[in-house]
Amino acid sequence: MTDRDETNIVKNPARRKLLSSGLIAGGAAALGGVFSKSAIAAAPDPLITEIQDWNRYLGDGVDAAPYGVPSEHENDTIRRNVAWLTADEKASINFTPLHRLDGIITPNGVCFERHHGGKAVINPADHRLMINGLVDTPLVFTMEDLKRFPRTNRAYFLECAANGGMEWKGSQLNGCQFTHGMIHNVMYTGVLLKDILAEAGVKSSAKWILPEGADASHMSRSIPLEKAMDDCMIAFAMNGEALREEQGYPLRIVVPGWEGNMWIKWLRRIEVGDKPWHHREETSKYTDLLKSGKSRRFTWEMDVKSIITNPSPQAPITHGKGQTVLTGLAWSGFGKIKRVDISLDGGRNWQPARIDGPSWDKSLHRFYFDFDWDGSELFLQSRAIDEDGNVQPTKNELRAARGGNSIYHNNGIQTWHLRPDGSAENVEIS
Ligand SMILES: Nc1nc2c(c(=O)[nH]1)N[C@H]1C(S)=C(S)[C@@H](COP(=O)(O)O)O[C@H]1N2
Ligand SMILES: [Mo]
Repeated sequence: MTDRDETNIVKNPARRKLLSSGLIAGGAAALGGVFSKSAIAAAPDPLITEIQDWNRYLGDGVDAAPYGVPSEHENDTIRRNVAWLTADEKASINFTPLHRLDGIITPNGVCFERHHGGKAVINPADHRLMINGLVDTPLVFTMEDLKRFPRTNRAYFLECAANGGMEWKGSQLNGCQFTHGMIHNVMYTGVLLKDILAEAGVKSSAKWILPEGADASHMSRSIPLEKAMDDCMIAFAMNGEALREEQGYPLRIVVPGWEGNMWIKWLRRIEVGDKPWHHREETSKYTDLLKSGKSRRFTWEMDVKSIITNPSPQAPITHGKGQTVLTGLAWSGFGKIKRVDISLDGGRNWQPARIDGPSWDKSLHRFYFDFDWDGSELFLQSRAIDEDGNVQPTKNELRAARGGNSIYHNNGIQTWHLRPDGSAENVEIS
């Protein structure tokens, strides 16, 4: 420990006093007196006037954590599972803690996971990607081969088609992590699928591709060739580092704006064909049952949607009435978000929110609504509108269109009942 630092701070009460009065004056002026809890308190705040342990002792050196982790005070920022949802955690799902995050990028360690056969663990040196079917030359790539193609960086959301599925019949799960947390948004690095397909030479009769995973579920999904040639990527990195194993290390396909189940992880093969393959996934699970008893198939795009992340049931208001920051996320599988409206009274009156941060195609958008809460009960709602003019529907509008039997593609407007004590609850307004 260098006592010099200590001496300066601990043994110089004059300097300490100066520092604290400086903070007080600066704080009050900058805040313009809007906060009820004045910084100029009658009793001195020991956190300002007294030396704390973290001022007194030297901290860990640079190599204490070769790969850093969040502060222990952030240990509530974790993925969570809902045990009763699935019979087995190897074919299960957990949820992104949306209420603990800000901005638009989901940190790699808290991206929700959806596995049908558990997480595959693969040494990248042993990983291969095969392209076969209706191509001039079937090819096999190593990871090293793939990294020699021109790269691209793009941020996209991935939303499971079942996100919000438990809420079709009525409000059920108390927290945006559980009602909306089957989504993540990361910056992918990889190569465009069209460049890989061009290398193999796609035959003119080809219309579909079938990506397949190397995990125990061998999951595969048919994707129209048009989409594959448009903006699909073969990604090997997320948020600047290699994919996490949970997200398909070392390789996954990125299918921007489309249902999460098409984004095959641990990608090992892409077959090119002239018609869609028949899969169990598609026919029994990712199909929307309509009121008429017929089903909607091939509903690939994820519809325009938004959610208020704070305040919300897991993130109550603890500061009391007055200046309040309401925030949330909006997205659309059809492109950019043009506008987000906020209602404080369950959808009767709407005011525009402020979108802040990058507005990218098929990526999460962050919105804020800064308001003066009078401490009364509110019914908070957000409604997103995308650049194609799609408007997020109410849950009743959705049910009128599709009936009550659906699970997938619930993009209905969420209501949080904010109570005078600052707590919030998942409710529905009819
Ligand atoms: N190989 C393989 N790919 C897969 C799955 C899987 O179980 N195996 N699950 C799919 C489903 S249903 C979803 S919603 C997304 C989830 O991606 P994530 O785990 O990165 O959140 O991956 C998709 N890709
Ligand atoms: Mo999914």
